[in-house]
Amino acid sequence: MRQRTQVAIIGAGPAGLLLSQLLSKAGIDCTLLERKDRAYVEGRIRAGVLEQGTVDLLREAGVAARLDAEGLPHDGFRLALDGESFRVDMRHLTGGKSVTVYGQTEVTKDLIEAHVARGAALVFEAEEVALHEIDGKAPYVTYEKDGQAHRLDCDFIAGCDGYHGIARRSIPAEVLKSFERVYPFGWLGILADVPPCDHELIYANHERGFALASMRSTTRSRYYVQVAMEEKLEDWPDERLWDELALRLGEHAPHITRGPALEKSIAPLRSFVAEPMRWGQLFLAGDAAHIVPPTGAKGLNLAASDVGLLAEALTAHYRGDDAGIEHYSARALARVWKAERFSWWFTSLTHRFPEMDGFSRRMQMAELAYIRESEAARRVVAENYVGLPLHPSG
Ligand code: RFL
Ligand code: PHB
Repeated sequence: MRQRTQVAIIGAGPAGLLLSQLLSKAGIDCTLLERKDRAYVEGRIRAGVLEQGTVDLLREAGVAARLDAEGLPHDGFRLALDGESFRVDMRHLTGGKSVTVYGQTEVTKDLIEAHVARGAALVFEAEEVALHEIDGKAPYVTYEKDGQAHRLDCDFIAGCDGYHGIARRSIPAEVLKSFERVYPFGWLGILADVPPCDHELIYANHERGFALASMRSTTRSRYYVQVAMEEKLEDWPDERLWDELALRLGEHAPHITRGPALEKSIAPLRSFVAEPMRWGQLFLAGDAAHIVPPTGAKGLNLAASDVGLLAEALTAHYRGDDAGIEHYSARALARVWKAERFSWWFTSLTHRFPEMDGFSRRMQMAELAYIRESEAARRVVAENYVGLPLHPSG
């Protein structure tokens, strides 16, 4: 089977789905190939915090009706040290900006539904996806579906297939540079149908390790605790996890409502960037090109900002202007590195490191005290948390 499209998109995570939606709005033909089935893609529990820029892009893509109705606007969040917290008033500190709490699962469902409604070319369970001739003028993608071999000819390929995908690995090793930090701990997350302990998120630095109180709605909570790499899910029955959260969240503990886990999982923490984000006719976007530790809530938002730039670039290309595709990698990386820096810094400030001595711990305590006392310091945190602009001025 041989077909043709303008843009072949690999991976139906938020990056691939949003790109396909934006391109089709601009009248550009694309085909989306996803390795897993629809239920698997819709079931993955991941991010929960959307920057204003991400919300704006979802609106532009025409998939924000449920987000606008059900998303929770958050004007601030709390930072805690050994159980005592203070507030970072994002809206006040950034001249009116805020974030929206709306699950990645919901973003994914809304995007898939929009694809199905417009009869888009979205192929689930596409196996053995391989990229060919990506540094020439006539690239193509091969894959198998239900045992049948397919070939998809295209102008461009968008590698939106996440950290473990094949797109990045299709770039020659001598071209690709990668930069990495692996953190010596993970996050154990629990999702439960209980009201959150506060109406805002709480990022807690505690002697026993980091904890985060988050939510998906006013009746569904999402909590995380920092755990050592070698910890196993079996070692964390629900009660132990709730007890640990109560210890680390200190003064907020009396407001925690316990309930059975709908989902529980351990995620490793990593910082990773691959350069460049373009090779020939292949463009990387989202986790395929970079990973951040989840502390700054930047992963999904970076996927969205890459895709915003890429959709702009490809749309301009089909109108005869190639500046956007020429500059895509440099523009995307400039924003990526700033989000990498914030996520790394916020992780370093709030987590307990195995090798940490008294001095390092007191540096964290002093920095948190400074942030609590200084509006200038809180503004720096808030400006990064709400998200840096897609096209910075200056
Ligand atoms: P995804 O979501 O990994 O999607 C990639 C898709 O590509 C498919 N794929 C392939 N398809 C075809 N052929 C192949 N060979 C393929 N290989 C892979 C995969 O099946 C998949 O469907 O990447 P994308 O689209 O770039 O999106 C990135 C985000 O998912 C990720 O950055 C965020 O979830 C990170 N993240 C958070 N980000 C935020 O912005 N705010 C948060 O609050 C936040 N919290 C989190 C997070 C990630 C977490 N985990 C589990 C890593 C919390 C956690 C716990
Ligand atoms: C989440 O709700 O899953 C979440 C929120 C904020 C983060 C990371 C994860 O920084």
